[in-house]
Amino acid sequence: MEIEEAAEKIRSMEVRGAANIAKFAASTLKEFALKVDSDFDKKMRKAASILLNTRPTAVSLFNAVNYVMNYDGETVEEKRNNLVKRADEFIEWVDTARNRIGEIGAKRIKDGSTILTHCNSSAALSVIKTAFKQGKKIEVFATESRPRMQGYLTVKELSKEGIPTTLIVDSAVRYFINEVDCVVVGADTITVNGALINKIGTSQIALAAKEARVPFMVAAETYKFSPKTLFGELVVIEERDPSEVAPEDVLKLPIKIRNPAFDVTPRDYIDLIITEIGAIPPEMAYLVIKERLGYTIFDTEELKLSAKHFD
Ligand code: RUB
Repeated sequence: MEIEEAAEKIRSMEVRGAANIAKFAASTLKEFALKVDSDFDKKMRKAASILLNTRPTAVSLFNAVNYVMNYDGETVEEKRNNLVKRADEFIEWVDTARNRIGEIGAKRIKDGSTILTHCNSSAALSVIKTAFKQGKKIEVFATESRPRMQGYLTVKELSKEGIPTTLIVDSAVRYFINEVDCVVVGADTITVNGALINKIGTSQIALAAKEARVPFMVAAETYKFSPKTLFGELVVIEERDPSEVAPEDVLKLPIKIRNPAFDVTPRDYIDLIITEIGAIPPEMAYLVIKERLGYTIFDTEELKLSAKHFD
C-alpha cells in the first residue's frame, strides 16, 4: 500500500481506534521500508511525517511512529532490518498489552455487574470480554457514540460473544447511571498529569459517574501515555467536518456547527487506569512515561530531535 493511501484510511476512519491506528502505522512503515532502495532515511522520514499528519489526538500514533523510526544501522540493509524488527516488536506490544489489560481489568469486574462503555475501544472490550469468558454474569450498556456511531461496532462485537447488551443514546447516560456498577472506557491519550483524552462524551459520563459514586475505569496500553505532554505540549483535539453531525438542510443554515471528536476528562474523575503493567491511579502517569516510554524531564532535546526528525 502507498503511504498516501494508508494515510487516507486513517483520515477517513476506515482504520480507527487508537490501538488499531498505531498498529496500522507500524505495519505501513514496515511494508514501505521493505520497498525503499535508496535515500532510506529521507524517504522513511517523509513517510513517517505523512502518517503523523493524519489525525492529531491519539498519541498512540506518535508513539508507534517514534518507536519504529528509532532504528539504527550503517547500511541500508542494516537500517531496514532494524526498522522491520522494531515494527514487529511494536505490533506484538499492541497485541500482548491488550490481552494483559483484559486479564488485569477483569479482576475489577464483579460477578453480576452491569458495565457502561462508550465508543468502541478494543482495550475496554478486552476487559469486558475477559470477565465474561471467566464465567462472570455481566451486562453491558453501550452508548451509540454520535456522530460516527462507534457504539454499533461495540454492540455487534458484544452480541457476537453472547454478552447481554443494551444500546442507549449518549444523552441517556445519566438516566441509567444508577443501574450501572462501573464504567470502563478506552483512551486515545493520557497526559502526564493523568487526564484522559477519549471519544467526545467521555467526560460527561465521568461527571455522571462521579455524582452517582460509580467507579470510572480506563483501559489504556502504556503507549497511550503522552511524552509530549511532559514537555508542556497540549493535546490537540481533532475537530471533524460538520457534515458528520447534521443533514444537508441544516448544514445550509447560517449557523456554526462544531464537531470535536474527543474531550478531556480530568484525573479527579478517574478511579483507575488499567495498563498492561498494572492497574494504576492516574497520578502515576509520569512514572509510566519515564519508566516505560523512556522519557524524562531531562530529555527535552531528544524529543525536539525526534519531532524535527519527521518535519
Ligand atoms: C476511538 C476512541 C476509543 C479509543 C480507544 O475514537 O475514542 O475509545 O481510541 O480505543 P475514533 P482502543 O473512533 O474517533 O478513532 O482501545 O481500541 O485503542
